[in-house]
Amino acid sequence: MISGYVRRAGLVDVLGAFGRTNVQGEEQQKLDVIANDTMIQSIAYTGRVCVMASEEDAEPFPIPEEHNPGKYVLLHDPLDGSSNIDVNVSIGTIFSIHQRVTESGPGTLEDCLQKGRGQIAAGYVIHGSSTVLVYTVGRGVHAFTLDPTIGEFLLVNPDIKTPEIGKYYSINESYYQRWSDGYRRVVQEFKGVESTEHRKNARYIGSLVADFHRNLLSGGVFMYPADSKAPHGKLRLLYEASPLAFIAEQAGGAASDGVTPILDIQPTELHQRTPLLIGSRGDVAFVERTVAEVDSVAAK
Ligand code: P6P
Repeated sequence: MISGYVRRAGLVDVLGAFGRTNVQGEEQQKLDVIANDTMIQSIAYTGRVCVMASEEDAEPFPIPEEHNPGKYVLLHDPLDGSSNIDVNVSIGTIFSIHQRVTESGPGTLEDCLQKGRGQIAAGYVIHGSSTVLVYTVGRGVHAFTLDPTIGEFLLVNPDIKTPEIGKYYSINESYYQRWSDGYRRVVQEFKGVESTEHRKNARYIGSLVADFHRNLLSGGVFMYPADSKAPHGKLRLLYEASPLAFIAEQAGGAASDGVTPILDIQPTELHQRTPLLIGSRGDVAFVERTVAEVDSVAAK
């Protein structure tokens, strides 16, 4: 349903700003609101979830008693990268599913604030040249392509494994002046300034799901570090970093905030942000090692 709206953007009145800012302080696009409403209408009343939490809503949405709250918790970013919608760049829906921790009835914030390590399932749908669903339930990562002629997702890429060392590095280099010395050194290494040992190609789309998906398949490392303006980074832990970290680890990759594995971070707020380093395991380890070495020296 969301793919249907995204693919008709420009033909039906779904482009442009909705005229409201969300809890993130970001101007909501019409498609953000449509995607969010679609997720709620499709899932909230199925009896499977007790609470839903969205990037677009300040508070969790507890499922009312009369709609038989279920045993799962759904955290989602209904349409990530929506600033890219009007320019036809790939965007994505990201979801994270936990088992509830409260006994029964409408779910609570406590049900939402669980470590990523406890996820039951996680995944995303990328609306790119085709619509691809990538998910894991802890038994590998599998990709399905939507065949719009039959309205079904068909399995095209079972048991995805991401290369140990990747082809790409992804970071917004316009923030160079705000990075720590460690991240500056990492990017110099990836550019092959002094030696080509760690040289990689640069690819940065500015749409997390698109950057992540490319690196998952081709190998690579995506970095959105904390910096002098964003001390906790920009990306959100619960419905962006955590589900993608589950996918990355299940595909043989890694994800951390630069020090702690994303899946081991105990959330304290629904929309809390985290620095994110995610992708090929060897590349993530290289970045963690280099940043630790350089910044510890700089700190002395
Ligand atoms: P920047 C899109 O707005 C988003 O949330 C992610 O999809 C993307 O990776 C990131 O922000 C891009 O942020 O600061 O590089 O423009």
